[in-house]
Amino acid sequence: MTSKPTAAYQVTDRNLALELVRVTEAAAMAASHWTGRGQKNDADGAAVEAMRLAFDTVAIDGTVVIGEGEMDEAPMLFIGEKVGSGGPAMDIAVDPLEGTNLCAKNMPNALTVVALAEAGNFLHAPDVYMEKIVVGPDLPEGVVDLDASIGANLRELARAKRKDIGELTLCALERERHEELIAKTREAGARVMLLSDGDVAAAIAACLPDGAVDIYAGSGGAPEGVLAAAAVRCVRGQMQARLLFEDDEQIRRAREMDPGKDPSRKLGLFDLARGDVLFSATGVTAGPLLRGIRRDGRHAVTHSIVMRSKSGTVRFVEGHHDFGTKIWSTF
Ligand code: VTB
Repeated sequence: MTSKPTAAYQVTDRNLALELVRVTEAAAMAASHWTGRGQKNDADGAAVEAMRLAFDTVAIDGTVVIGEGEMDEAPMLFIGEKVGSGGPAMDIAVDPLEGTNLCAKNMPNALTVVALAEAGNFLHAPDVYMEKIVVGPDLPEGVVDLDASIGANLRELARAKRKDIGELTLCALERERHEELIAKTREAGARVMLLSDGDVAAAIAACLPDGAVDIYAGSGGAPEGVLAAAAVRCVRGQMQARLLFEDDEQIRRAREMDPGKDPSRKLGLFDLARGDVLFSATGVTAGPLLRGIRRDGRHAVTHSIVMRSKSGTVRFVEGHHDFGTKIWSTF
């Protein structure tokens, strides 16, 4: 599915990918000040503020559709907030610090994440849980299904990958709610890789060719699900998802944000992120995907991944920065 060439398309084509890297780099540098200091809210706050400032220089008319929360609970980058210095209308999805705990504890895989699409192309979802399943590229369409048993999914995946189930690794968040998923995966003979946080990176890992992760499954945040979908689009993986609700208020909010649709329907990859999508993430702490920030006095080195769905180009960008010239350097 490709999007029509419009003015916005021209912009995404040429410049915006690198503009987005600046945004995730800024958030990562600000968060890195708090790495290992045990203060996750300060780390998150610094990332949010830096990301917000960095967006001011991007020539778009952006609306945050996946953000830090509702307007009354988040001071910045809240859902509905306008960002950018003016230009084509864009949907913005952000997680200024994906893995606040990981950053606070100096554990692997804390990232700053932004995705962008022409307006109307990201699922507008409240901050509820989302059940997700992700596999990588070059597999038959529908090889796994959110509604199939994990045993059946692993069998189909093994067949498609021409592997033994015993060679497959399923990645999931280590949560009580995943006990059955984990037990059934091991029963089927596959390995399980457990994460404390950070399921955007896990979804991307399932799409990478190094084979460390074959499938990501389980429930995590819905905002992280939309961001993961943007990345999965770029790397040509497969993803299905479903919003999970804990009360009627969450259902009401989901209906309000995505009117006329069944909020509990099974979502395909293109329901989550349509059109031409850009994705950028910068490492805060080191992980398999990205190196963490290296700081030395007033200098920092950042490592980012920038991707675009239309071309499927994946770029790794190493940035060398002088804190003395950054407006967010005081955070
Ligand atoms: C995931 C993960 C996040 O929240 O979405 C998870 O990607 C889901 O929430 O890094 P629970 O912690 O309640 O399971 C995080 O771990 C933190 O936002």
